[in-house]
Amino acid sequence: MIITHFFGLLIVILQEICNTKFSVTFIITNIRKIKKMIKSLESLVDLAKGKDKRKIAVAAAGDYHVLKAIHNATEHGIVEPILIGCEDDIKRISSEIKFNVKPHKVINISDPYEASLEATKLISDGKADFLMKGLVSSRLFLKAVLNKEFGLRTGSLLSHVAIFETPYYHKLLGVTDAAMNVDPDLEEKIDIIKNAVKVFHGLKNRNPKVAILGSVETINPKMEATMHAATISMMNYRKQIKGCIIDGPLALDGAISEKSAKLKHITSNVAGEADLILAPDINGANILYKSLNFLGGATSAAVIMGAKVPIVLTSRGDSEKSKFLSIALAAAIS
Ligand code: COD
Repeated sequence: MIITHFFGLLIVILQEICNTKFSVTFIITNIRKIKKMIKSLESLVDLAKGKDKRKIAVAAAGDYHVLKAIHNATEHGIVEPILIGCEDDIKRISSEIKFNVKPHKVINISDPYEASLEATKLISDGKADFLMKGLVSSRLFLKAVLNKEFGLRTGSLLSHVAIFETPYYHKLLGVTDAAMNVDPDLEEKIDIIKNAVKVFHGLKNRNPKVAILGSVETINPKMEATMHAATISMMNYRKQIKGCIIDGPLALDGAISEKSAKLKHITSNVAGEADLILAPDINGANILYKSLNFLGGATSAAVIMGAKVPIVLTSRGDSEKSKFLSIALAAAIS
């Protein structure tokens, strides 16, 4: 274990040295940076516990997995919940899972959209610090978040970021945008990357490697995703987009498998080592999200970035663990 860790560090440092001027200070600084980096989703819990306890407004909270996750987060001292939804359901499920909701505020609103509006309002009135989606469709919930009167817009694009831990990849892997922006154009893709990079910076990864996915590594004017990827990569190379290393187009295997990257003769600082994947659209990202969770043995944590506060948005099919880790992620980066 220690030997693997040591060699892991050595490889990352040597990779960096190849691109940067060698010095002892450089090596020490990088060892410190890499040591601080969050390498497992469980570490999010410690990061969140190191912060002040925050109020979380949960929209349509009457759901078994949601309440279990909130119970867990409350027990860890990460959040103080405000539960908005059908009071009877909330109380019944809470008693089933032995979660005493008496000390917590429950607001009785059965309609999921109205509950989402109320939860959003609590944030904009400063009565809660962050927001979570419960048993309500993402579309309805996001409509409430974008509400013109008291929604949580900041003028930036809002986008979804999911972080995965899977036994088949050697580090955490981010995927964006699997839940909000349906068919992003070039400018929207840049904003989506910037939002996701902020999450990685919050996880102490100061220069995440971003792979922009396509189905090929060559640029084909008939495939818009490859044109976007090439433009964004060049913008990063020219320092128009900072705080990350971007390369694309890369097919999924080239992005995450060093072996594939070598076989395909891809020369890239990102290939085989991606921290974050930008998918061409919501379909591609969502398929990847579900494949990782349901076929790839992954656990995930997910948030919406770009709003006034981080928003916990997991899929209704996600496990209680994913919902709990998503709460920890939002608390850790807020
Ligand atoms: N960030 C900031 N503002 C936005 C965003 C965004 N990502 N999207 C829309 N807006 C603003 C627009 O500028 C406009 O002012 C207003 O919101 C309404 O925009 P519309 O008409 O395009 O938006 P809606 O209300 O029809 O739809 C917005 C959704 C986020 C609901 C829509 O994009 C959507 O359905 N996304 C997919 C959600 C989903 O089904 N996910 C399921 C996968 S899990």
